[in-house]
Amino acid sequence: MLRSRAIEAIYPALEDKIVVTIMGACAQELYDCGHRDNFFYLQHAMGLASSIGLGLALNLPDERVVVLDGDGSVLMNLGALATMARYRPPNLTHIIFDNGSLLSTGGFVTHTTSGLADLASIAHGSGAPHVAAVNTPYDFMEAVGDAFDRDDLSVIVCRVDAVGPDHFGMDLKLPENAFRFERHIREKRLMTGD
Ligand SMILES: Cc1ncc(C[n+]2csc(CCOP(=O)(O)OP(=O)(O)O)c2C)c(N)n1
Repeated sequence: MLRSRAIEAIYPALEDKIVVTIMGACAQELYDCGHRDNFFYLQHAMGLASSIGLGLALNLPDERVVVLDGDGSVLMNLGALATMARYRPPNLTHIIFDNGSLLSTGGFVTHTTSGLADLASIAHGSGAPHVAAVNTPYDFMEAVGDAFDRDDLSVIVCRVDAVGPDHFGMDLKLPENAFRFERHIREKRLMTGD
């Protein structure tokens, strides 16, 4: 299963949500679907997309927040799974694309390779109320649909091939993305009177 296909498949459903991605391949694949100002690509700060998503979800209770994460990034900030479960924002969906690889920086294997670390079990053991482990497009779409309908924190661990885009380059630098993302949230809050 290709992560790019999975992202393409959920792209229409991300239009009305607040989306935070990790850097590198995952960010590029979402960007290539077409940038929207409700997307924030967290460049450089590996591991912290989940923490930023948690902060956004807690502070924007009327918005649905989606984090697109990677196994290497999650392993770098494992405590975030426990913190997410501790605060359990009902409007947060954490999608972890597990390719068993630090793909964006050369494809070194991570601890999830060969069935060593099991991120779904770790999320479950951290107290996440709803965890799905999927490895087919159908199960992925079903898990995402279920998570978006559900009024509870969901973690979806999706096994994907260690394959990334054949190009890198986004015509959107981090500060511009951050300013536009922040403005998008501010304008939405003004519209809803929050
Ligand atoms: C603190 C820190 N360490 C290392 C890096 C370099 N780096 C950028 S992306 C990446 C790999 C991320 O792996 P993963 O989250 O599994 O996503 P993938 O690249 O496989 O899509 C690494 C090591 C970084 N940006 N920040």
